[in-house]
Amino acid sequence: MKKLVLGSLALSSFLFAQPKIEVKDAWVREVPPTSKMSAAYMVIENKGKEADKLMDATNNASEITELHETVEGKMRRVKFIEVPANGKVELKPGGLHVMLINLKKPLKEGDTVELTLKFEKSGEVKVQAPVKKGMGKEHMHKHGH
Ligand SMILES: [Cu+2]
Repeated sequence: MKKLVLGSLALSSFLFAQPKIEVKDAWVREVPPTSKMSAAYMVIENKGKEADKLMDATNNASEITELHETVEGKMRRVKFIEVPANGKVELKPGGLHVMLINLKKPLKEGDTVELTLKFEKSGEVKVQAPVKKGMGKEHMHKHGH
């Protein structure tokens, strides 16, 4: 009997050690019809006790999806985006973002982009991201592609 109790305690602490990913406030920037690129932004929360990593992403609006960060006005590709345990990471204009390259059609406000985020431990998380007009010109910088 005692052994069983210990066993279930060990199991529950194992479960609590998993990351618990929630994606909030996802949106994709509206771009002029001549633009072949846009970016997706969101807040990724991790309510679990173990860190996770966003390793890759796909989406239904562009041929290529990359994880980027903007440093000193220039974008560069990152291998992953770390989401700390009991923490969050913000993808926002001028910082980390999901880059949508070779858009299949122009993105207009009111459209929705389906993103599939691939986490190292949590697996795939699907997100519906509405297309919105960006605030200001903070993303209108040189592209490092
Ligand atoms: Cu970018």
